[in-house]
Amino acid sequence: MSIQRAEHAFLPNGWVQGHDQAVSAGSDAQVRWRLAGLPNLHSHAFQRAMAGLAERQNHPDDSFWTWRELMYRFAGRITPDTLQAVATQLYVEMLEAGFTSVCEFHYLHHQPDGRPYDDPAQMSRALIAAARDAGIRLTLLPVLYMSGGFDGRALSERQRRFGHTLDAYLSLLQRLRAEQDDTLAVGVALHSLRAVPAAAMRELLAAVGPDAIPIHIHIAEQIGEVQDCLALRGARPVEWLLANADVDERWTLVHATHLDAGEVQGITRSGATVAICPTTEANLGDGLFPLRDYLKAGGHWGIGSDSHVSVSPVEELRWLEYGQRLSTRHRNIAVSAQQPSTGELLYSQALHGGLRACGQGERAANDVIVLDAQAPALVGATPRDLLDRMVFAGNRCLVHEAHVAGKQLVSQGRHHQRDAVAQRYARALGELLAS
Ligand code: NGQ
Ligand code: ZN
Repeated sequence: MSIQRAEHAFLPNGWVQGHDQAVSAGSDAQVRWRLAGLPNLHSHAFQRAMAGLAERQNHPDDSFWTWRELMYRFAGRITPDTLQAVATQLYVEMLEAGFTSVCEFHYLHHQPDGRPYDDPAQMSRALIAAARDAGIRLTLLPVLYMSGGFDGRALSERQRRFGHTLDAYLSLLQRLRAEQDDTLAVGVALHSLRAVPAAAMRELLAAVGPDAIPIHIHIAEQIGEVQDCLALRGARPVEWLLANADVDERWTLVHATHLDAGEVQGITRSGATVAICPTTEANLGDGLFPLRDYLKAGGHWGIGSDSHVSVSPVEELRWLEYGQRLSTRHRNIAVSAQQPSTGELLYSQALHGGLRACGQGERAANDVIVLDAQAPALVGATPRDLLDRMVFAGNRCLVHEAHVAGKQLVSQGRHHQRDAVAQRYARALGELLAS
């Protein structure tokens, strides 16, 4: 005997009712939930290997800046092989969690003493290979990093692995851009206003010209950098950027955490996307992004898992909303007159902002995940409540399948290479922890 199975799909244009399919009775769920996969707008893959290892006090006044010292020490030990093993593990975890593409903000370019590898793109290639092995769609963002602070000071010893002259950076970019394909896009990134002097920023942007290429930057994560920017450049970071660069829809401002009302309006008018990384921003004690004002202004945004203390779009979206609930003492903040479902508004806007920022156009919009329709959390679900249930009810991952560029990578919640990749990761982590 066969029954009809209804498919409901949540795609960039909202819910669509798919064709009913005949399936044998009793063998399967009676609905199929297919969702466009979410882009992960911000990743430092190597930091996955130190997740959970910076949660012990190491300074009486621990902060973002003391965490950064630990992170630098860890970064100093990463080799091309360990980077590839860690990134492959991370990308497998992303696919199993429902991220189908990732923007990799990559600044770990050189050998620990700052000398380029024989192939200056070797670390970039390790990331590209990791994404290919996992099957995730990659937007690789080689990062320009030139100075150690707003005052233009030289890079510290631990930052030498990150640094480029502008010419060396542009030649790396050109090489990598030549390797783009159906699932690999290459954009540009400025580490931060701290790390790129104003003149170099202008030269880089002139070299990029009007090309449709993603441009990402860390912008205003810590109050300390807002104060330094005010003191040395006479304006707040976002304010300064908007006044000194033609910020448009190609741009993604990562951690636009500290914004005043004018900056909220300015970003919205520019068409840029903001990348919010709620679990990392909480972990590092950054502050709360002004989501309510930003949504009211109509700004574009997406999410990133950044330092990977969590690898889950559900957790990023949930904490984005919960931060607002805790600070405003209200409920259901991310809603609008047309969209009263918090889960659906969050998912839909993170999807649209994500697709804008990853620069892979229509291709990425066809990557999908399929949920476990038989999970207890989805009993009796309807399109009206599906995304609210997924974002707010429970911790069990509901992702059953992930498909990128027409290829199925995850079945029954497991990536096809899960075990082999985990074994390589365990060996790499063993080496890193011993070194
Ligand atoms: C990074 N991470 O580049 O890995 C940064 C810390 C910095 C975050 N901002 C380093 N979450 O901003 O200088
Ligand atoms: Zn970052």
